[in-house]
Amino acid sequence: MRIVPAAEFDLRRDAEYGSEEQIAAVKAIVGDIKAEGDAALLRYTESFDRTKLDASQLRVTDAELQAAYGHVEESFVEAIRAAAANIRAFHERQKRNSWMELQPDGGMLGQIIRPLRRVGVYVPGGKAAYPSSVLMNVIPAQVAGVPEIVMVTPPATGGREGIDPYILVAAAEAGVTEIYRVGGAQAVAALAYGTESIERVDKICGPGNIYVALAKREVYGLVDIDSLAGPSEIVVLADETADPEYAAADLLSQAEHDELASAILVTTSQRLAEYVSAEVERQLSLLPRETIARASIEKYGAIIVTGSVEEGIKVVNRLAPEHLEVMVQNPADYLGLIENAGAIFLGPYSSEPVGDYFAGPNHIIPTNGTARFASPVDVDDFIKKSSLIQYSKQALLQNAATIMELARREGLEGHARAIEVRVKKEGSGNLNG
Ligand code: HSO
Ligand code: ZN
Repeated sequence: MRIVPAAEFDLRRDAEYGSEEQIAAVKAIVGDIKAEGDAALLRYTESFDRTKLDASQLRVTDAELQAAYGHVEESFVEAIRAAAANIRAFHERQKRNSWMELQPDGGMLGQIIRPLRRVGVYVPGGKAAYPSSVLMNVIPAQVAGVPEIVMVTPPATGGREGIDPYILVAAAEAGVTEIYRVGGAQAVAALAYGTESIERVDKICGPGNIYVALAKREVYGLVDIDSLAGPSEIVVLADETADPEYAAADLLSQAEHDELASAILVTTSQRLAEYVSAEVERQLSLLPRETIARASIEKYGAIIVTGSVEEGIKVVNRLAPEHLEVMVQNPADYLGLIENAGAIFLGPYSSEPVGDYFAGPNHIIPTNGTARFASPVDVDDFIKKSSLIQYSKQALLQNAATIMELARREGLEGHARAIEVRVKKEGSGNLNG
């Protein structure tokens, strides 16, 4: 791993926005689904996923879902249940209450919290279909109280015939209420517009390939979408007390996700820098996903040596990484200085995969420096708020002049008169009525 000066380093990678052809193809697919519904959905599923279905076969049946349990190990079911319980408990803490507050003048103000009614979760096909990500997308929606959580996934995932049973079991354990075997831009369009077989949703989330991402962007506004997640990132902030084997292993845990993933060590110790660099090389050569991890380390990996932990944190704040591990003496002492990091892991035993799978916080976390302003997926992503206003006669009459002043200043006489008509009728009467 190369050792680079702090000033020269930037975490940002080229985001994928799609080519002109890809954008045009997605627009055509979305348009066809909107116009033709199921017919277009089945046609695209046949041509892109090489699966000929009729409309009655789109939905995965309860019997199929139950059968999936027969194709996975009992230990996997137990692991998913343990993880789901932790994730659920963590997200329960995020729930907000509606509130109403009586005003001194007899009126009332408030805010009503409601879950979205129907949410679509996209689960990609192929190797990137992670059961853990099913939990991380579905459980916050479920804790928010979303009654209908719809999963879509290509008819074959994980290089198997049919949908990967591990994905199905994770979906069942997380609380998905409907599953459809459709994928790609056509699945996103079906969720956004609805077809004869799939009722439209209010929000679409979950990762996918470039076509899925472009389709989400295309339907945004008609439905809500989640933020587009970039490749994984980890920064390990370490002093001379850190264990170089741990630091190297944790860097590689994210590097193995993607050639575009980024793994960076920021350290106060030149000795540790050299040790971790050698250790990364040693562990790389033993890793099954060596090729991917090596590409990531070579292109986006770096070791930055700083004069102090505080100086290291300045680098961290500039990078605003998705994951930050703090492996220094008394790590909690530095929390006040860390401004930009999606998830912070303290001490030698809080290895990043603990968070990916098990601890409870969400593993869908802002990337590409967006931790400057964005947050991990949470219950708030699946609620909406309604404001509540109930003015009393007294409150209206007392404030009428002020409201009319503001309305007339904007040239909106109709607004002013809506107030004035009440003042005229009620003004002479009993103010407390
Ligand atoms: N570390 C990934 C999430 C994940 N890891 C899923 C394993 N499975 C998010 O950056
Ligand atoms: Zn991961």
